[in-house]
This record gives sequence, structure tokens and C-alpha cells, in this order.
Amino acid sequence: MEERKKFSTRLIHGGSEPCRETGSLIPPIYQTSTFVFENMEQGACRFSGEEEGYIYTRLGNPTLQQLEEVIADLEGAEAGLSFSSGMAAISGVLMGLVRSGDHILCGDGVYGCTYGLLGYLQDRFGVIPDYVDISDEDAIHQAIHPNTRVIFLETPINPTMKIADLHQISKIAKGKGAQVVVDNTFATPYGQRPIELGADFVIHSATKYIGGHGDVIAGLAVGRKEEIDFLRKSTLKDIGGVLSPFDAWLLLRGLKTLEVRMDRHRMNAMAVAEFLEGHPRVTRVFYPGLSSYPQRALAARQMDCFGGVISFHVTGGLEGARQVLDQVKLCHLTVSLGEVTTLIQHPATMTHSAIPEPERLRMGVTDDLIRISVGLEDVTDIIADLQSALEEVEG
Ligand code: 4LM
Repeated sequence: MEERKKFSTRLIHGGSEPCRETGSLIPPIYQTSTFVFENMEQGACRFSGEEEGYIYTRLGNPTLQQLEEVIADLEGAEAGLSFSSGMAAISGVLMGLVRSGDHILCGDGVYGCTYGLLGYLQDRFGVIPDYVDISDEDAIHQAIHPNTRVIFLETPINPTMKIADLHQISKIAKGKGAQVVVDNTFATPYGQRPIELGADFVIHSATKYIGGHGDVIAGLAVGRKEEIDFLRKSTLKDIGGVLSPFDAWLLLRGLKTLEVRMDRHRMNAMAVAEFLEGHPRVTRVFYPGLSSYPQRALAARQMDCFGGVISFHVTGGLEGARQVLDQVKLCHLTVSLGEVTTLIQHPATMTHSAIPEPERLRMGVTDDLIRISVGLEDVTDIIADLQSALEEVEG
């Protein structure tokens, strides 16, 4: 049997054989909405499933397929599916798994729109979400009920950077008949592969590190073939959050440099985290690479790369955060993360502002918390920018 190629080789060669007819090194973008049938019989057979082949891009497209195969391979999953955004992927997977009356157990701290989606599913469709501290195994045990269908985890969590023990939680879930869905946006498949640790589905906001350059909104999901096929034919096809072929091509291009980008993100983030930790106006820093990180041993065991996102508390509460965010110049004051450019934002009033305050505070998203997605610039320039912004903060 041919030996499986290493990760960086699979990133670069994944699914992209040079085109036989033209010699084009990079596969073409199949920027088409529909596919022509030779005759009516063929069209009918494609629709009935008797013949394999493309029909219409919402149902499948060669460029999307290439991306789906690459992400499934990188995550160690049987199959992959692409969506028009990370939220389309999350809603597509969750709506494909749960029915009215089912319970979704969620890590207490997720991206604000995921929280919003779970609330919407609760209000309109009678799905019951619950939030639990993912670092507390006893609490997880107790929070699983007979109707728990899904355990939804972000790890690391946006923005508190807490992590979940994927191996342990997957084991608990299996014993209770629940499926584990992991949002792997922050870690990327280079940083951790939840399927290998027992998860059932992995989701990405591919808008972030997968694309890497801040020019695409996209989502991806991977899992077992049968279940991914079901999602393709149900919540993707019929709700219709389909990725455009051009955006899939941009993601394929971005993926080729994932490993080198992540290595540099990690190195820069480590230097920034150490700088922040030593600064008198910073009261606490959360980055899995720091020796002060509360779940250091688990991070080292579970993750190959800690990524580029850091969160930190400043002195002076909301005002302290405002002083930093209004002063930065090189770091862009914007939501999103995982881009070549350093991005900084205030979760309490931005990405997580839709979460009711008491819940948000319980999740650790306090007014003095700042999130920075460290980019690939020279790290001394990033640190100098933060240094001068932090000078504005009163003690
Ligand atoms: C942000 N995040 O945090 P789309 N999963 C995670 C995320 O962080 C996000 C999504 C899903 C931010 C966006 C403004 C862990 C998004 C949703 O934006 O739908 O691709 O991903 O800054």
C-alpha cells in the first residue's frame, strides 16, 4: 500500500493533478451554475441517482468537490461538504442532526452567532440548548440527558481560548448516544484533528485560517460519508447555503500555505502573548502556548499548533479596552480572525454582543477582554503598536 503523504505535501498536492488536456498546473474553476445533459434519459438518470454526474452547482460542482476532498483528507474524515459561510455549515450540520425536542449540549462560550442560532432553533423549532463548562467532565456527565443528540464544542473557544478534552468528551458522548460536533476554526486541521480523537463532525469557518487572506466567506464540514451525503441532499441542497466555485478555488489556493502560515502565526502569537503578559496594564493573557495557560497539559497533548489568537484583560474595564482599541494603528480594529493581517476587536460589544450580558459574563466575555488575531507582519511592529496603544490605558 502506498504510504500516506505528509500533511504539508497533502496541503499542496491535495486533489490538484495537472489537467491532462491542457497541462494547466492549477485546475480550472468550474464557474458554472448548471451542467448540460446529453439527452433526457441522462438527465433523468442523474436526478434519480442511477448515473453519477453533475446536475447543478447547488447539488455539486467539480471545484467544490476538489475542496471537499482536500478538507476531508486533512481532517482524516471520510467525506467533506462546503457551505457559503461558517454559519451555513453550523446550521446545516445541526439542522441535519436534531429534531424538535432534542437537546444540544454546547460548550459555554461559542461564537455569538452560534449562540444566536441555538436560541433561534429553541424559539422556533423546540430544540433545547444547554451550556456547560467544557473543562468540567462531571458537569458534562450530568448535563447529558436521554434526548441529548449533539455535543457542540468550539476548541479553543472564541474568545476565551478555553479548550475541551476531545478524546474524553467523545468517549462520554459515545456512551450516551450523542454525536460530537467540533468547530475547529481556531485550531485548523494543522493544529488538531478532532475526528482522530473521536468526534463525529468537524466544522470550519473557512473564512478564517483556511482561506487565510480575508477575501472569502465560507464554511466546511467533514464527517462520515453516509452522514455527509445526507446533509448534502437535505440541509445543503434544500436550504441552499452553497459555496461559489470561485470562492472554493480561493480556499484551495489558501490551503496550500496553511502550514507555513500557521507556523508563523504561532511564533508571532507566542511573542505577542509573552509581551502582553509582562505588561503592567494587562491583567491576564489567554494563549495555549503560554506556561501560565490553565489547560497547558491538555493543550500540549491535543494540539500540534496553538494558532494565532490571543485574548487578554486590560486594566480599566471597558474604558481600558476602548483606549487600546482606539489607539492601535497597525493592528486593524475589525472582527474576524485568521488572516495575514493582525486584527483586534472587543468581543463584549462586537462578536459576542448578541449574548445577554449575564450569560456573556458567565462565559468569561467581560468588558475588559480584548481579542487579537496575530497576523504575519514582523512581530516587532505588532508589539510596538500594542505597546504604544497600551500606554494610553490608565492603571
Ligand atoms: C469572529 N467568527 O469571531 P462565518 N465559528 C467560529 C467563528 O469564530 C465564526 C464562525 C463560526 C467571527 C466573525 C465575525 C469559531 C466567526 C462563523 O463568519 O459564517 O464564516 O463563520 O470575528
